[in-house]
Amino acid sequence: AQDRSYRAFDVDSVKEYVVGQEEVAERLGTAKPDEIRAREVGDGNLNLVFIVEGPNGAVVVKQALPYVRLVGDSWPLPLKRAYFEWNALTRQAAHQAHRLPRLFHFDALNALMVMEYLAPHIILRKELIAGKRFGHLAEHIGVFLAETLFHGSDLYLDTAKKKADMALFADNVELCAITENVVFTDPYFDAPLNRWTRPQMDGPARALQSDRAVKVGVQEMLCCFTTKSEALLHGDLHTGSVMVTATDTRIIDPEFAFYGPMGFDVGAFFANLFLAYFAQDGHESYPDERDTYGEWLLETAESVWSVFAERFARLWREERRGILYPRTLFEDVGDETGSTVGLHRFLGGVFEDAVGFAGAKMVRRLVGLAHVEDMESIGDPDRRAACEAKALLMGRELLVNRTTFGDIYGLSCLARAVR
Ligand code: ADP
Ligand code: SR1
Ligand code: MG
Ligand code: MG
Ligand code: MG
Repeated sequence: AQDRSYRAFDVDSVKEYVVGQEEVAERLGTAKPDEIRAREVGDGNLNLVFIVEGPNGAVVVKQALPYVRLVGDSWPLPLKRAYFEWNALTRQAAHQAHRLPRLFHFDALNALMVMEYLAPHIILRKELIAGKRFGHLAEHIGVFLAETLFHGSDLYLDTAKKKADMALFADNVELCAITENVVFTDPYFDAPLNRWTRPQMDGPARALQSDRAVKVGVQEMLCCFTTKSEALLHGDLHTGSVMVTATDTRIIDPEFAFYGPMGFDVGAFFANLFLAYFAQDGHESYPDERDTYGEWLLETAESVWSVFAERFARLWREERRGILYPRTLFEDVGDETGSTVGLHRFLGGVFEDAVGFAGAKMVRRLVGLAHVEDMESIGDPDRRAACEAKALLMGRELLVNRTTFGDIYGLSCLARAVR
């Protein structure tokens, strides 16, 4: 009976485990644990991640813990999140397999998956802190967003299948609850786990908590998050969920997947580019050193949106076959204009949602529970707080005035003005 219950692995027991999985052992090139090296490299907030290397190859084993790693066992979290992550990965793989790690094995009992060890890939956030540029990043992310969101929506899916899939992912309730609390609620009152750079950020954080306009704005975004089942989302698409080389981009860690508003994924990525942008002053070794790099970050946000919109438009024209905007109402009766108007209004809605979500995602990383290395790695607290205060100002603007920006250039313009 003991063999049939979950156990959290360590660097020794994970070796025993992988050699017992025939296909994985074959990939590693050995069935002997003492020929294997394993290390735990998880730097995320929730899970264990092991790199396991054998004589012929390496794999990554990602295992859910029964609690939130960042906080400890005082915050239990169900193991079933591994099941949602696996299901999200397999759906994304139908259209964007080349942007994901290859998937080798899933074990529901032990809440783990075995996947490709991405090497020499580095977490994008770390590269943005280092000031590195990636020429293909915007293209890869924009296409990934369009392909996964379009194909995960009522524009494409068979409606019965979509509703069945919504029911499956609706059970990812505890991870949705994390977002509902730590993103949309906790930063706006005196929640016990909130933190910020003290005392420098005390004023801005307290001001936020008594700012009625921003609280109304963020609650409208929470309402959008909980009620708009537009597409299967990644659900946690920050720059720590992207691994890059000079030529390749892979997206990992969709355990927060559920059917929600498309703008949530788009906005998450924007927010993290903007956080990286505001952190640049804190990484400079002399004044203005990172100014042109900051411009590259803003241009990347602009290109992500234009690539996304262009690919989405192509999919709208060529692959739209779901219940939304049926061709019977438009193309089939010769109304290309109606179809195009529908597309532009649809994308306008995604953009407006993305702006509000970007604001919420920025604010939560500055005064909520989980912060970002972009800011945390700025050693001098005065310098860090100066960057954080500007980012907070932009986040507030995005939440309060999200309907007024018009297009992505409105956002980069605001970022420049605030910095
Ligand atoms: P969490 O859900 O806890 O945030 P992640 O899936 O983000 O876990 O993984 C945590 C870290 O493990 C990543 O930041 C990355 O460094 C490493 N990692 C995860 N998956 C892979 C992979 N397939 N190949 C190489 N490294 C990986
Ligand atoms: C308590 S978990 C905090 C954050 O980590 C995850 O990566 C998500 O972003 C979540 O909001
Ligand atoms: Mg992660
Ligand atoms: Mg995760
Ligand atoms: Mg500067």
